[in-house]
Amino acid sequence: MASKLSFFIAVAVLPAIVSVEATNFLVGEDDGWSLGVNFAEWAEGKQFKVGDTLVFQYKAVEHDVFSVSESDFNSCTAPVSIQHLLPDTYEITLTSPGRKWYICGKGNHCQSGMKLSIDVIAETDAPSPSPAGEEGNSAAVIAYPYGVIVLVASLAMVIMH
Ligand SMILES: [Cu+2]
Repeated sequence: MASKLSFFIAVAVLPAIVSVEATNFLVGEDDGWSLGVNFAEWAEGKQFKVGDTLVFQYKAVEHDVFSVSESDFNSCTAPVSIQHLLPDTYEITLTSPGRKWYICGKGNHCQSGMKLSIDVIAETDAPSPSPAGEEGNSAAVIAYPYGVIVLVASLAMVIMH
């Protein structure tokens, strides 16, 4: 009985701990938000979740960035009323799950590839890590001390029973 309960606790606690971590994504990495970057490629394989932040870095006189609808994304239609006043760094915290679309509104930059579309998942949708932490991973101990203590304690109970 006790061992099953302990295992359940270990499995239940880990995903909740992992979801606490928020990530800052520097869009385009060192190239920033600029022409000549394949943003679809940049986004590929990344997992964006609610609470994470997109950091767009660019020269404000050369570029801007707008969160737009899917149809405006496809047609590269930027809002006209609020252009030209954005700073060199624009941070967008992802507050809701779902598909998001961002474009540059300058010239034909969007048509030339300055457009980014991502899928944002809810925090609770984050896949739980593989249950390989039975030996007590040292990196995990640093990142998630509480969870690892619970996990190790639970596993110790499993072993002892
Ligand atoms: Cu641009």
